[in-house]
Amino acid sequence: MLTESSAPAVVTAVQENVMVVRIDNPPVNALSQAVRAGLLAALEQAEQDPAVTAVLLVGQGKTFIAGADIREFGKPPQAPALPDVCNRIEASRKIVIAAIHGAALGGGLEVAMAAHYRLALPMAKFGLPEVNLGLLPGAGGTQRAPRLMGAAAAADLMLSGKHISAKAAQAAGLVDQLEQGEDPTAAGLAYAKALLAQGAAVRRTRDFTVASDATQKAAALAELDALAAATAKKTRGLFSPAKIIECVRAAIELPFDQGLALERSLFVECLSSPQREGLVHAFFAERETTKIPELQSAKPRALSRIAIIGGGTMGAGIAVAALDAGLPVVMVERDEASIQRGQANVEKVYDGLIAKGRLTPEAKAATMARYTPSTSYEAIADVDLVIEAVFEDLEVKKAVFVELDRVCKAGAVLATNTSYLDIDAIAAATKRPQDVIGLHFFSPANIMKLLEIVVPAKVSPDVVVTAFELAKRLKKVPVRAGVCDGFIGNRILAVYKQVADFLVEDGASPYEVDEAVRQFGYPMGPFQVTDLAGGDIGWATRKRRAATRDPQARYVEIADRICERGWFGQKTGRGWYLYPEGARVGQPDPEVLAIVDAERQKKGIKTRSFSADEIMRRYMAAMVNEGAKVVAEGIALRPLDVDVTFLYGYGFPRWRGGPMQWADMVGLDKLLADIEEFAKEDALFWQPAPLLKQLVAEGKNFSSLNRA
Ligand code: 3H9
Repeated sequence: MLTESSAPAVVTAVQENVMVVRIDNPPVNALSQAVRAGLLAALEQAEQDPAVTAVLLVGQGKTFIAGADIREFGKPPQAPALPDVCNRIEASRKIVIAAIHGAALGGGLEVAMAAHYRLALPMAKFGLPEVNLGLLPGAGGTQRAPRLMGAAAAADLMLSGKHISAKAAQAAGLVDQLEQGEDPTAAGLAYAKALLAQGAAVRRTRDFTVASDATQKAAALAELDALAAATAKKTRGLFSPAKIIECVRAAIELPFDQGLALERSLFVECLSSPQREGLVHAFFAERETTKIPELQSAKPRALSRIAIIGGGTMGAGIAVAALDAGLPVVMVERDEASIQRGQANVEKVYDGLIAKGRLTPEAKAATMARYTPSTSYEAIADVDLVIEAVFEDLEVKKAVFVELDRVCKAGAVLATNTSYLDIDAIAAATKRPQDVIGLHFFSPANIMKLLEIVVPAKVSPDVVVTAFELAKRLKKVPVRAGVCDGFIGNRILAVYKQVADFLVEDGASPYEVDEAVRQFGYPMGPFQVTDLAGGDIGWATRKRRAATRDPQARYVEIADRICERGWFGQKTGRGWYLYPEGARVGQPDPEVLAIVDAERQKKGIKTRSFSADEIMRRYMAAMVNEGAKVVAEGIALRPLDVDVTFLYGYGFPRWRGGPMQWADMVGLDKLLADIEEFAKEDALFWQPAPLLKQLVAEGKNFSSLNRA
């Protein structure tokens, strides 16, 4: 017999002495206030109902529980708090079972760990990913996970933020029982019955020990220290990992309640840290970029076979990304030697994975079976989408598009992988500009997540939607961009890169600039990046722009002097740095400093020193100011699109949320004041973006435009 009472987000039903507590809070059953209150009420109800002998927690939909409701962070807390809910579950006098069929993440896993028994179905996945949001598991997770799976394994789960499978969770001790099937209620009820038949008692995780004597404690602490050392590089600059380790240490050394109290206080510290704000912004921003206006009116076109024109590094990287996504790929090159090189570039990626033991030769063969090389455009007559990845030259690209227009079937999407060029002009080379779009991949294209989807004037909405669908298939993070020189990312890069050059000409060394940028949280400074990418690339762009450059604008020639010597960076053994014998980490080069000095003297510049803070104030002001112009011109839909571009394409530290979010957190008024001060030295370069001035005047910030 089934008796039912319902709360909006938690529904209970008593079924054969078991109270089934169903969390039903779409889309992912996040632990909102209503869910927390519903869980507490359900526990009370179960405790008081003599007909109930056990409680079964299940999630409705695809997910068990995806964790705390991230949208509530930063708002005033509302009772009941999640740690209290978890403690209440654990304290229940009737056995509580969690039956997990989907994601049990963060607070969701903490709820499960507070239950007395855990059952998992094959699609379940487990994780404590709070670190990705600048947090630590704050509802008992730091104390219960070590008790169930051991201190080092628990710390690893929390520091990496990784998800593990049901099988791995069982092996680790998080899960008691693994069952087949997809219905957590049926499997959970059967498990509950079996437990009751065995006379299973309430079993509280808090009563488990991590280490029961001094020797075990010492071993657990040593393992934890080793893990902390091993992960130090990956967690560099982050606030919460050290706090996670402190909590796990407490789980080893202190009684449960003291560990919980420490966890609480450190969680609150993390919650109020700016890193939490930055990381939560990044979480939502990367989901928002897929919400584009074209989606309201258009559906994607068919996408089952694609072609790539050009087998260089970029073309091969795109081919690998597409092959990995299961798409058949035709690669076209102009002659036999070039297509052989193209195929070799593709195979090199897979051979590298085989050498590292991450791919079998059989898997490579199965993937390469989807790859077709050709030297003839006729081979792509029936593909659904073509990506041109030939030399970055407008006339060369236009010639390719004339050919594509000639051979491709009607309705095929014709995409260009340009980083800077005018896609409207490329589209105009065809008789079907409605089918032409920009897909700006980042190198290496099989690894880098960002895909700028560049929308020219005449493209039809369904082509834009198809490009977003492709991004999803390739597991890329797409950002919609408008046509201009450099689109979102490279246009802004060109501006702050100039500031780096100004700083060097005015007195900072390139090594000081790089160091300041690294201290800010980037993995590399701008001069290191130039050396990695090849100085000749930027040199070619500067030459291309020379004719249109404002003669009044400040131009620093130091990089040109370096390139004139053939010093293009790592590939030539020297650039801004020296790379003896193919070293990947460069050494400062006294000859570069001499070139810098000579250029300063030539211009009669009176040099001065810059602190790391002064360097970053200029670097970031230039980035954000140009970002504001890009948003105002509609090149980026919202400030968050600029943020995601920089997080995924340019190494911007995720915990700062992106340049526009960073600016909001620093204060737009401060930033504008900086720009106005710098303008006293160079009013032409430092022109404040009208949007920035307007927001400051209205007392608003960039995030107000994200919500619009
Ligand atoms: C925590 O638990 C703290 C506790 O330790 C302590 C507390 C005291 N809240 O990703 P999707 C939204 S911290 C609110 O596209 P998928 C998401 O924004 C939390 N909203 O789907 C999107 O909304 P929209 C620790 C959330 O199938 C929609 O749901 N947990 C939350 O690709 C669909 O999301 C995590 O960090 C949330 N917790 O992936 C897990 N989660 O449709 C975070 C999602 O409006 N979540 N949304 O754009 C995930 O990793 C993925 O969402 C998940 C599903 C794997 C669950």
